[in-house]
Amino acid sequence: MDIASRPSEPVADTQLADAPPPPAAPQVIRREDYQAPAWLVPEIALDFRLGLSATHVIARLSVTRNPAGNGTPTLRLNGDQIAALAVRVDGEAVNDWRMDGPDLLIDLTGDAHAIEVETALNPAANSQLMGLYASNGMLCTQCEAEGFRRITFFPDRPDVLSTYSVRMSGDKALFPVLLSNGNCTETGEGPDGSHWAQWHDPWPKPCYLFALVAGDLVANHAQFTTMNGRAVDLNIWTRAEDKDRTGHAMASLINSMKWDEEAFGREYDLDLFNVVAVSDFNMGAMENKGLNVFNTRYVLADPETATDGDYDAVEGVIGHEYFHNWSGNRITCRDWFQLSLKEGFTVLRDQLFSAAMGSEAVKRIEDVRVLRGAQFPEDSGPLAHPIRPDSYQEISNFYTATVYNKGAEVIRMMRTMAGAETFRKGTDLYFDRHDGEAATCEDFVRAIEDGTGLDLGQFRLWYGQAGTPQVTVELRHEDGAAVLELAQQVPATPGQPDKQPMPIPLRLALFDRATATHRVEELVVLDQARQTVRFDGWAEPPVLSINRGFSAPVQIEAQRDPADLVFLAAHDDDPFARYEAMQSLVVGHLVGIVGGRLDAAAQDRGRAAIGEAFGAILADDALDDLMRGELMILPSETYLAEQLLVADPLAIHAQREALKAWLGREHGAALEALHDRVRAVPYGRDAAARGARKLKTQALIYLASADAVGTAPRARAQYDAADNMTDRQGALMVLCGLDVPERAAALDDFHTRYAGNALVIDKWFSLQAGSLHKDVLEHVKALANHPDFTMSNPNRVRALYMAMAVNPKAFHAAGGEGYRIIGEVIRKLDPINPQTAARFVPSLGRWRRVDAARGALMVEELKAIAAEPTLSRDVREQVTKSLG
Ligand code: 0A1
Ligand code: ZN
Repeated sequence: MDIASRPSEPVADTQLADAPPPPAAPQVIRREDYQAPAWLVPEIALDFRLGLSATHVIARLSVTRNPAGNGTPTLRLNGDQIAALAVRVDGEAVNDWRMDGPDLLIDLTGDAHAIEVETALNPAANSQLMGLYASNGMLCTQCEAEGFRRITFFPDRPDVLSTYSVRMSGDKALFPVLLSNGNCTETGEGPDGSHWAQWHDPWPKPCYLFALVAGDLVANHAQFTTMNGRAVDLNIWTRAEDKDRTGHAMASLINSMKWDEEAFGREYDLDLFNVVAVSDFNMGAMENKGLNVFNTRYVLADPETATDGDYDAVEGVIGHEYFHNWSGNRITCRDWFQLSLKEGFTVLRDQLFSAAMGSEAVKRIEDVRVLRGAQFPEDSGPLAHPIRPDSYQEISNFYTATVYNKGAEVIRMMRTMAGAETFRKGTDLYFDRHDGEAATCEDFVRAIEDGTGLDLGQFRLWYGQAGTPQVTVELRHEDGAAVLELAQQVPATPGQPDKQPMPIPLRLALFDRATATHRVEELVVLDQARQTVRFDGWAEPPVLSINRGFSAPVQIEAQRDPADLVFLAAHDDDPFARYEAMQSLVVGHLVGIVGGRLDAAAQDRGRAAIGEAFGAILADDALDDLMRGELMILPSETYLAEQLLVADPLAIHAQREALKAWLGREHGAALEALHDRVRAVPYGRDAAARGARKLKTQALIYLASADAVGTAPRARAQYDAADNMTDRQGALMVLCGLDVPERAAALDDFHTRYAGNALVIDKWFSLQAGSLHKDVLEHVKALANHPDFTMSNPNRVRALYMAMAVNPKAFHAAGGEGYRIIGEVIRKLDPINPQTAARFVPSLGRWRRVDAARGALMVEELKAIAAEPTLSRDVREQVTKSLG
């Protein structure tokens, strides 16, 4: 065999003899620099000889010159930590290829060529979990965003679409199941106990959607018949011991397929749909064409080991990945700046799906809670970016709540303005017009405009301007009219000092106090810096309900009379607005106290108003329990801190805890009665039973806050009586925060009971790291040395350290110990898994928003990270921007 090979030239080798190079200036990729690819790859054939620690890959690319490209004869194939063992052009071994950093360049003479490149990989050593890696004895891939270049040399960009044929061979005992995208076209036996399979995917796709899985797996199998009568085989692949926990995922998949047909007219387009659960995964899941790869966390669920929240997360993520088949795969992104094109839209689609499967009201409240908890802080910090960013250093850092969740809100606003039915005309046009293309956010907006008739000219600002708009609201009563004064301001963010007013659709209603009903309900689009809206015919001043359903992702600033908020918390017929009234009541009170703005009398009045509203929520027979549970949840400490320019996180914590304890004391009898009522409800997956479980733990939380010692036996009884994880975890969570003897006993029981079940052991770590216990940091340090802890599994790392980083009491503990722990995690994890390491940086990046002493300690940690001699691009970008 005539194989031209030459030794690899890893950058480090060539530099060994010299002094270490100065750190290279970070390379910034800019949206405005987009250029069409010079070469296209209409077809690729991949041949894998699989082994856990040695896999050999031959890639055969048919390349053609792109008439829309710049005409260069040089073919650039991206690589990342791989070496070419052989390169052939049109069947001939060649030597005149060269490396440009990690990329392989070949000068070509004609307009079409056959390129062949061989690479060798060590999947077992791939701790980054990008490219081909080993997890729990199996092999799997993760290619989004730029992982394919860790497998073979290729134009790794989403606007290069190819038809894939994949052959793989390997040891039949180790890898009895061999999967890739599309359909399996042939299988066979090879020598020495090996076997092989050939797969073909008829749908052209970018390389980030390529996937391969090989392992000892079993399938939960089902069939789905599409709207046009085509039968689709569905498989959910897991380790044998996990198979009986895949029922909910399968039901969710079938529901997703049906729902997408009905809600968006989208039919599945292959005869096979495979889902594989893997235990080592950086994110939630991945939408590879016909072969979704999932973090086990979002597949496995049964009542014994998964909470109701886990069930919802499985349903949502299964839906999300499935919906990507159209919003992401059939229509993909032109470049990574367009990420929100697929992610924002797909999040909206999964939100609507989950709402349709359960309670629309509760789902909306939960989605807004996520937005406020994760995205608002992003938008007000050093890493703020528009949903369509203008530049990046490492694209992995842009899989953010802004691109995903704010992206969904932006599309939701278009839907609100158009109306659901008209909006569907826009999405139909989008799918129709761009099917098979790599599209842009602009393409999407234009299709919505053309399909709905909306003018989205000014609305496009939502794609380019970062920052959460602040809307100030004032309602005056004069001459028998209600006069609403609205003003908006979009705050400055890094690189964007000046902003323009954006169209903000505000759904509002005016309530008549006497009848407790509204006479006016409409959508007002605030598109100027200031606007006045007049409502005639109000002899008495009405009560304003605004941003109903959270119609716009903005921060509302209004001086509200607590009595009006108590009124809305009891009477608003928009469930989100009702929740919001309760939240505003508490936010006004707590932020007022922490900010030193309320005298003692005002504090007492505010607390009494909250107590009254809380009592009404407990007593309201017309409320279902799921909704009652939502209304009982106090605003998070993060959200409270977000209301203050500079916050003392422990002061917020203390005041919030004090309010909880007071409510627990004030309503102790009602909460006990509630707990007694709901604990008699038997387990079921229906809304009533779920509502009962939600209240069970909510009641415990308040009771424990008021009286730890007195409530511990009740919590332990809930723990012992539990026949499901929701009750057991809820009780353990409460016990975990208390300094009572029941705590250690319950934790030990939990650990023993679920030994060997990784997802449940993750809960055991998180509950302790997220707890209210005074010794939480000591617990975290001890858990880091627990034999079950490992830095190489992202779920476990997050279970311990992300739970701690989002626990203000632990993270912001006096003296900066929490910051040091997270700083050390980042430094230790970066060489193992930079993507996961980088996700911890934003918590330290909030240093401007806490008191100066704490801020200085956080900066110290960031500087210590920046001083590391080698840092990944991921962590470097986040740290530099956070210090900036
Ligand atoms: N597209 C996936 C998210 C995803 C992104 C990057 C990954 O690399 C580790 C993995 C998954 C989604 O939106 O579900
Ligand atoms: Zn997605």
